[in-house]
Amino acid sequence: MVIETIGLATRPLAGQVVCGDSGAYWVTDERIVLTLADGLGHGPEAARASQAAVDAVGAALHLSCEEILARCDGVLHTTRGAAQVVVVIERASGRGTVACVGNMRAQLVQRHGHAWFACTRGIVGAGYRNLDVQSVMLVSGDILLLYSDGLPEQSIPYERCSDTAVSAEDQARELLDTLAHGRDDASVLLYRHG
Ligand SMILES: [Mn+2]
Repeated sequence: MVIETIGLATRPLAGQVVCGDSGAYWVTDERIVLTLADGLGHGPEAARASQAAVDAVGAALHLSCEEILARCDGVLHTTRGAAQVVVVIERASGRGTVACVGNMRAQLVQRHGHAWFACTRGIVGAGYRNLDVQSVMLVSGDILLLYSDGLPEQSIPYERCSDTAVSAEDQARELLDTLAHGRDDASVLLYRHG
């Protein structure tokens, strides 16, 4: 069920062996946590930063969105840093909180509209101020789409990512393959709220 509703796809910049973008998701009894991180630059050092960001989230799943990002900021100070988005969804209520630092795209895609989540200026690992933590009440069918700047910023039509005959994993891969501009590492994380 989880595999069907959450999908992650990443692709390194051409010529690179490792991808500087990393993402992951976790499902606990109470919550679903999503994160996507874009390590500054490319290559192994970028991958090390973004993977450290993902690992830090995994070790802090019980905390608030804001606290999770603060943990990441602390851990990443020994790396070159990253842009990162963290989403925490309370499964019982459908309440989601979203916090994004740096250049990362987070979009709510609904049957009848779109909303962008704001990104706070800064670098995870080098600090940020006035973190903008945003809330959303998710209803069945809503989609959260997180992607790095390896894809151009654009509103993705609901029909493009809501076909439940296609797994979220395949859908994330399709979006990445068709939209990544090829001049940077690229990543897409797609979540369908059931
Ligand atoms: Mn990038």
